[in-house]
Amino acid sequence: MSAGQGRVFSGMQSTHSLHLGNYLGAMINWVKMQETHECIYCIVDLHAVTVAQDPKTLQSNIREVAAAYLASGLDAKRSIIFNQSQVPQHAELAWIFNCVARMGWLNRMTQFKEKAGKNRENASVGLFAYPTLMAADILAYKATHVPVGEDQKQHLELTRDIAQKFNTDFAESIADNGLDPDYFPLPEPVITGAATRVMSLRDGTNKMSKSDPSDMSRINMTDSADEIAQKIRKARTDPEPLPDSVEGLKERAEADNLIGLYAGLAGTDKAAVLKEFGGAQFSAFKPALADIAVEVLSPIAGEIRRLTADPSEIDSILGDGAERAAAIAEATLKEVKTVMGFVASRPV
Ligand code: AQP
Repeated sequence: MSAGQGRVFSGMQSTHSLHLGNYLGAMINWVKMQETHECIYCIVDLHAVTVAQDPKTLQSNIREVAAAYLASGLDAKRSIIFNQSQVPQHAELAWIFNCVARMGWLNRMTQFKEKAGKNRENASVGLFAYPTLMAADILAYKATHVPVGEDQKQHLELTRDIAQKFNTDFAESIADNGLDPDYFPLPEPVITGAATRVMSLRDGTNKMSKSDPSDMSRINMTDSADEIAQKIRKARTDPEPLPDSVEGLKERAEADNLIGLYAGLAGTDKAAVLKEFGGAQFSAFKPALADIAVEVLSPIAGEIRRLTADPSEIDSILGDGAERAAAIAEATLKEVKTVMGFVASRPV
């Protein structure tokens, strides 16, 4: 683990297999940040059960997400990799944060509104409280940096508000216990790259999402070369040729999305892609996009298949990660409970 410039925490839900949005929006940065930071990467399976889950599918999804982490380049020796449900301090700190956060703060969360839709009365309490659990995930490790896609920006702001309110509400007790007055750091979102918000291939106004009922809307990290090529061939576009400059992508959501995907996969920016493809028809650009997507994703998909064929390696990595994560989170919870005035009655 490299100490470097602070501590990183991030996670993905084990709801379905991961897609290109998860990869370009977050994972690419997770891999890079291992070089400079101490990193903790979690499979947030407690978040996954805020919507209905079949126990058998949940189990295989957890292992598949773990496999995707490893196949994408996360190093289990250098970073801590584990699943959230194995470290009970996440849920415990989330309860405390439920008592710190205000109803008004959570009522403003757009992700809840989008996910609950018209069926709000029937959404789980867990889905509503999702952001306080996310705050607990991050702050149990006093993480300073959180690499995420753009959709998580609002939740990160809420995490900062919770950290700030805790530090203020309990300032006196924090000082009495000889702790840092900035007890919880205010974590910085790291939202960077050419594809921080990847959109659906079927509708450039909707985010690419694991839970979109149409599989044609997303490129899964385990898709075959043929599936990738077919999805890109059928991706929605407009009749115009590609513009010469990024300015020309305004009001062209689908074109903007596909150019962003190419840039993210090639590790470049949209301007550089348009320099090469400006003026081209989609019929010429789409095969090039499919080629680069297959080149990047095929080796990852192969490694995911290898790892999931025998889950013992994944299970052992997750077990080791959970031990290492728990050691940090237990220490935080002990301090938090002391600060809040709970009596520690059980012998240690
Ligand atoms: N479309 C996206 N573009 C860029 N980044 C994305 N992320 C997700 N979708 C995109 C980023 O991936 C990380 C993990 O996300 P998550 O699995 O915890 O939940 P999510 O954001 O709710 O992703 P989905 O695909 O929409 O899942 P479902 O459909 O299950 O709710 C985060 O850093 C996120 O920003």
